[in-house]
Amino acid sequence: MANADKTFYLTTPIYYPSDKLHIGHAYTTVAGDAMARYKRLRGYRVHFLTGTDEHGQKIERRARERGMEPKPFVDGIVAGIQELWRKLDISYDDFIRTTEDRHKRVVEKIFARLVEQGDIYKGEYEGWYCTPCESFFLERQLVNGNCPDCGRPVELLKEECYFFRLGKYVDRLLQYYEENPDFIQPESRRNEMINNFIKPGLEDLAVSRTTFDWGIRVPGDPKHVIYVWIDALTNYITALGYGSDDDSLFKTFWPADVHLVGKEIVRFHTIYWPIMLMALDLPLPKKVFGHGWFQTKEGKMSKSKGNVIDPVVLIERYGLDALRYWLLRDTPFGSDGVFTPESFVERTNFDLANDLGNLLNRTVAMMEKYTGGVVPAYEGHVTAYDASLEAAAREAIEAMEAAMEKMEFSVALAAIWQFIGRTNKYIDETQPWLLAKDEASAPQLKSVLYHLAESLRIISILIQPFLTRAPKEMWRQLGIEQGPLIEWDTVRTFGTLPAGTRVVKGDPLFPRLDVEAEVQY
Ligand code: ME8
Repeated sequence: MANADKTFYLTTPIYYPSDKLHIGHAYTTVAGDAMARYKRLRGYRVHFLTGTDEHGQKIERRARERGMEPKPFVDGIVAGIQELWRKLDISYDDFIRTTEDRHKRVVEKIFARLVEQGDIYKGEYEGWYCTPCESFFLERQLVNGNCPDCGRPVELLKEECYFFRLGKYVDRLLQYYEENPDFIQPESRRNEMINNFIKPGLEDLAVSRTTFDWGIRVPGDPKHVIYVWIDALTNYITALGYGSDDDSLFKTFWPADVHLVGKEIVRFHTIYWPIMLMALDLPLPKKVFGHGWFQTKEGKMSKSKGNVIDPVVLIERYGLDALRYWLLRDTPFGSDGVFTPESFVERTNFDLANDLGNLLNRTVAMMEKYTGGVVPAYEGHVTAYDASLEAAAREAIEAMEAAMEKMEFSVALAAIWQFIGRTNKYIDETQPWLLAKDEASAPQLKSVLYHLAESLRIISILIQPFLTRAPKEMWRQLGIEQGPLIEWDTVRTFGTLPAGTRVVKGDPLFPRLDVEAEVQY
């Protein structure tokens, strides 16, 4: 049961609604969902936030290209994103849009306060401007004197601008890193932040723009629009009602337990964001986890290469659980991954259809054949195999719990699948079909079938953060739709499944795929 003392606040990045989202965005959100589900199962009161980052020049330009005003343009895309999260069974508690009043009002307030405190001041931005890219660069960023992005010539421009004095907070930031060695995960990203960004010196950050309109205006100086990252990062507290009439969620959940982000935006979350929070006198998030990137065999996904992987296509063809499983199992969280149809199909066939699906299928079929479809009574360890299977269950639970605390999703799944493998091996070791031939072996046979059903019950509980459909089907076939039998803490008590439970034969949990046909598809 949720206990008010145990809270867990986690966030995904808020995505740009400039286009349809792809498998990379789905990855972060599914990972966040797995963590949120896990913490809920462990009795935490969870707040899982996602949303959309709707302002800025890029979005404005996209809308204009389609002959639309920015707001109706983003409304359409945001509806599609919410539909995608429904298809992926994302259990978010809140979805924030930066165009909402609850967000805008507070961003204005924060900006005004930072100006008043002297953390933000008005000055002049001088930089090399690339007109086609509409971006400023520092001299040292230029490549042969040209734009580092497109290679075209740049010109020296001056623009009135507000600046954030980041430098003032650097010592405190480094001290926070030191006192909280887990703040930036994985650790390699922490060194990258210190060596590549902080040590060379933090220049004051330009936090307003005057070259476009689509954004939150600087209070009292409306020709300036607040820099989209200042606007965006603030979502993590505006969504909790910080600075509003009702800040009860903020009081309950801040500071965040983890901001989940892709590696390319770790810098914003571990330098700019903590400094903003320090300036506001607020506690800093406990952890920022920067995961790796997915590519395809052709490299980075891009429209021009035509290699953007659409998660909806995968769900429709292979089912949601297969996608969620592949995303979190195939690549260690934190490393880069490559999507290949082969690895997707192999994982689905070997791990899901063979290892898990067949285990359920065989168990239910043997119970129908040997015990009239009814779970026998638990009699403890009848054989040494039983004791070893129970020990394997305990090990899997411990390994999974430890991995989840570190957000090592692939390690957690490997631990569960090791137990699934062990349970399959137990069938080979005990050979129930031979036990069934000999009246004198009836106690052993019953014990084997009990151990199989109970192991499946435990597995069905452990997989819940990752797979959202299979557990329900497993409970149906195992005849355990009742609440208490699927509570987390019962996994530690082998023998919880009551005698007399009636199993029900069903369809295979996962269809087997034909590798060759699928790879061509
Ligand atoms: O950066 N592989 O939004 P965004 C893995 N609005 N993850 C990927 C990925 C890939 N190929 N491509 C994208 C923004 N992602 C800002 C964030 S937060 C205050 C503002 C994921 O729509 C990854 O999590 O560009 C990355 O950080 C995020 O999508 C970027 O989404």
